[in-house]
Amino acid sequence: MTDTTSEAEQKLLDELYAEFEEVGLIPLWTQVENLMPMSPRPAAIPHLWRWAQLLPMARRSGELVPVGRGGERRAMALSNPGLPGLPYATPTLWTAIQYLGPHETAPSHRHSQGAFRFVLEGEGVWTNVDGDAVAMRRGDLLLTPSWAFHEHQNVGEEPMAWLDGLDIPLVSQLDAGFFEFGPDELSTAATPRRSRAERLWAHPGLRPISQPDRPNSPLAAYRWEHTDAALNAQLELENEDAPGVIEPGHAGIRFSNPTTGKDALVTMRTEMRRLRAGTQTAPVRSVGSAVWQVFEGEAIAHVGEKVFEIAKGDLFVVPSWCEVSLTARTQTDLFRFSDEPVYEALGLARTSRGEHK
Ligand code: GTQ
Ligand code: FE2
Repeated sequence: MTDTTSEAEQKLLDELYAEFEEVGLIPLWTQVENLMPMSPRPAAIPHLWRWAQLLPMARRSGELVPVGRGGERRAMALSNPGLPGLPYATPTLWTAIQYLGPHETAPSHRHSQGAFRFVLEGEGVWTNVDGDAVAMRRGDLLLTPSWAFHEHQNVGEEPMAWLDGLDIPLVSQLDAGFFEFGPDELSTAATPRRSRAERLWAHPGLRPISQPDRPNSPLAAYRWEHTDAALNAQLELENEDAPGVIEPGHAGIRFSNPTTGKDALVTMRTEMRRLRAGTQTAPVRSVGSAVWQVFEGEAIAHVGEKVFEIAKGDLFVVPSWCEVSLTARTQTDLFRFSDEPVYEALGLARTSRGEHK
C-alpha cells in the first residue's frame, strides 16, 4: 500500500490479493473513490435526440416491422451514449418513441414496470387500461401504472407516434420485473367520449368518497386543456404580481395523484413547464436523472458542458447532479420526467439552485 513496502511484504500482499479473488472478496481500500465518490459520477451523459430524425425512422419501422404478440410494441428506445448498447436513456428511465399505424393494435399485457405516454401530436389511438378505454390526444399525459393491463388501438386513418416513459432500467436493476400476457383476441375498440377514470377522478378538488388511497394515480388521463389552463393561469398571476410561478417567466405544474397529492406515479415524476419568450432559468442540479421533451417553441438548453438548440419534439437527457438551465427564444412548453420520487422515498434527494462550481 505504500512506497516503503519491502519486496517480501509485496509478495505476501500479492498472495493475499490472489486469495481474496479466489474466495470472492474485494477490499474496500483499493476502490473507495469509485464506491464512495465525493459527488455523483453518472455514466450517462447529457445527450440530444432530434424529433426530425426520430419520426421518419419510426415511420420506416411502421412500414417494415409488424406489431403484435412477441415483440409487443413498436417502440424505439433512446440509448444514452454513456450507457453503450443499453436501450436506456438514463440508468433508471426508459424513453421511447412508439408508432402505431391506422387500424393497428398493440396487444394486451401487464408488467410490474410503471409507464406513461405523452402525446406530442396526433390522435386516433385509444389506450385501454384495465378495461377502461382512454383516448390519446395532443398534449395529454396517459398513465399505465404497474400491473395494469394495457393495449393500444389505432382506430383512426392516420398513423400516430408518441413518447413512452417507463421505469424499465430501475426495475431491472432491482430484479423486480414481472410480466403477463393479456387475452390474445382483439377486444373491439371502445371509444367512449370520456374514460371511466376521468368520470370518477377528473373533477378539481373533488374526490369520490368510496375510493381509497392508491400509490399510483387512478386518473388515467391528464388532458392538455387542463395543463394549458393551469400554466396560463400562473403566467397571468405573475402579471398581477401574485405568487405561482417557479421563477420569473417560468410556470410549472406537476402531474399528481389525486388520492395522495404526491407524484402521479410512484417511481416517476412528470411535469410540464412553460417559459415566456426570453426567459432564462436559474441553473439547477438535482440527484437523479431526467428527460425533457419540447412540446412547443424554441429554446437553448445548457446541460452540463453541452449546449443544445432545441425545437418541437426534441428530447434531451439530464444526468444526475448535472446542471441544467434553459433560455427560451420563443414561448416554450416542455414536458419533463424524472426518477426523483425514488430518491425522495430513499432519503437521497438533493437539489441545488444557482451557479455551481
Ligand atoms: O406501450 O406497453 O416503450 O410495455 C416499452 C414497454 C411501451 C407499452 C414501451 C411497453 C410499452
Ligand atoms: Fe406495456
